[in-house]
Amino acid sequence: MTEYKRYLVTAALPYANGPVHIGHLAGVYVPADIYVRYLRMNKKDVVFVCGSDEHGVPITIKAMKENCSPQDIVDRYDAIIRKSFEEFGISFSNYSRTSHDLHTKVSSDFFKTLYDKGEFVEQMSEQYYDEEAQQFLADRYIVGTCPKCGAEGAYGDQCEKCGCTLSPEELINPVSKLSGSPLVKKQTKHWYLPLDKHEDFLRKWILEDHKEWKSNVYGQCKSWLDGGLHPRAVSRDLDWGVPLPLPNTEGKVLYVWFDAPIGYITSTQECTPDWEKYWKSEDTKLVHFIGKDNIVFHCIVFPVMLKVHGGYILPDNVPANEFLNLEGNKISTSKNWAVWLNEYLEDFKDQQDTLRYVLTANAPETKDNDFTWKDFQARNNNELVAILGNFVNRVVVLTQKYFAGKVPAKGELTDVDKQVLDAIAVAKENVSKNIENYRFRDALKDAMQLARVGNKYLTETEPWKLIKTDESRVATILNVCLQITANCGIIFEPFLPFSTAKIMKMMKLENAQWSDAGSCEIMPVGKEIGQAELMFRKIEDAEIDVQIKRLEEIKKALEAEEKKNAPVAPQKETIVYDDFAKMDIRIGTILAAERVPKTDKLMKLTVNVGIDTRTIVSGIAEHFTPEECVGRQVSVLVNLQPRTMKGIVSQGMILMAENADGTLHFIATDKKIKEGCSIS
Ligand code: B3M
Ligand code: ZN
Repeated sequence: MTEYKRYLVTAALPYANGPVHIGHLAGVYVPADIYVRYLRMNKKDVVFVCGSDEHGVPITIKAMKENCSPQDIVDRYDAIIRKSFEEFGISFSNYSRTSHDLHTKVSSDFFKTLYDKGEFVEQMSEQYYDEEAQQFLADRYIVGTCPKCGAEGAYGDQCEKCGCTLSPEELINPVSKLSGSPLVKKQTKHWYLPLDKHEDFLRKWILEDHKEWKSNVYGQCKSWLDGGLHPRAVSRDLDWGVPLPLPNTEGKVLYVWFDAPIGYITSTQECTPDWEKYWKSEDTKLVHFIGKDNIVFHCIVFPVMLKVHGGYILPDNVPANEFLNLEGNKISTSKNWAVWLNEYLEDFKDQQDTLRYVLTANAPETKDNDFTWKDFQARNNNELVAILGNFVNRVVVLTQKYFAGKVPAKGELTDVDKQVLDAIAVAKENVSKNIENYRFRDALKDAMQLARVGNKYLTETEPWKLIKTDESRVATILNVCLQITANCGIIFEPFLPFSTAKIMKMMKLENAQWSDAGSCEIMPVGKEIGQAELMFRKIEDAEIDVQIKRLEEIKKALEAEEKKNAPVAPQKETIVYDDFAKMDIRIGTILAAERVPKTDKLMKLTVNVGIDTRTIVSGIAEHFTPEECVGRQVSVLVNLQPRTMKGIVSQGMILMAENADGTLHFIATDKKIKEGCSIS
């Protein structure tokens, strides 16, 4: 085992085409930050880098849609993302941008080195070209009808409607998104990194030497390797990105996935003149924090780039997470199905730690997980408020009250006291071990266990009852509790930096290190403590309801949109005339209408159908008020077998047409006619 002298920790560069949401935070940035804070508290030499990923086609498409430049887009989102990270306490050593000049230089030089070493394969290929816009088209720039679901506006790489993967060839009537003109094919030259040449190296390096990687990561690598690797193009025909640093290559840029990981190197260079020490010494431990969709780039492509360049170290680990869903559905930027960090803080001001806590407690470490607002509320109220916050608050208040805010001396310890104190070292041990192994959920549970033990001990020993009769026993209890509180202030720091700062202020312990934890003497007798400060506040049902409502509205809008675009139902099977003639359909007039109590959909209608006046229950109550129904002429199937609904016998059916947007409409004649006339 290598003895590591320093750490280089990277977190995936977020695309600057939208704000960051809870999925990003849970999957990448909170775990990376926990790890780094832990290392720093252990006095390790660590650099933690990230930055905005500002190239790639989605950014240019967004710019086109909004009629502005790609630079405008990335300027806007880089600012929002940067602020969110700061607000949530993600403690980067440096946060860069891939549009920085330094990055152009670093990534161009990297490419040139590989080029000069002959590591690329040059190849001509046919690509789609827009003659009007005089431009080669990325797959995203080609649109047409989806061959699978018939949706219009499917992209050349994917149909967003049904989610299927496509190639431009499969689209029906493909056209350029830029000009709307039909496509032509044209020859173009690109540079490829022949991954297949490095298969043996990758097999050994990953499958044999890194068996300890998380099983989701190891498994994905194995299946890529078993499937056989192919050369990957590292250049693109595009006018947004790092220009290809070769003569006569105008209009070509580095592929975004080539320059983005080099962004880690750029960011380190911005951070320290000593950057080479971090990237080029075998005794540096390099760890990439990413989401599962980035595994192949960080475990296969980037390591090959680093290796063929020479001089660089390779990652020791890539602890990728799975995905976080939101209320049962995949988080989606384009569908606005997300909790955006900037918006969260508007509704839950100063409650960063609550979100950090919930996202860690529920982190998608081994499988996809679900974020629900109810769970968020429960964890805040039942764990942070009721256990950690309640414990610390009571300890501080009681110490102030009974011992004038000074740590009282312990008397003789009971078995219970000893057991409780033992939990301190155990918690520190467990948290350390789990963080070092990238098991942040378990680590948080271990920390919470200490708070739980303390809270239970305080509740059960009831010092407020003993104070009149046995002050020295109360002194012991509070001494024990203060040791636990101060330890919580340290071992929770990587997870809850804002709240632990408050604990440490209350304990008057500055600059505590990880090595200070585990001790039962961390709060010496006579030490003064500060005043109680609120750490967490209860979250009310009404606040959660607002969030749930917001999501329900988004869902409704999405469903309406989907219906609007849904293809018209295909024709039913052929029937004979007699099948139709069996139906007795008549014109009727609605005389009275009222909602059926305790249902959303049902309306009880009294309808004159010419033959008689009858009761019909119809599922239209979400679409019409009773007042809108009364007086209307409608078409009624009068010989339908009666049916009882909610205790009301319904004699017939009102015929309705459903529009593509989901709205319902009555079917009536062009003029008012006599009730009972039949439709045939
Ligand atoms: N921007 C993809 C993503 O956010 C990409 C990561 C780059 S890390 C070098 O999923
Ligand atoms: Zn489709």
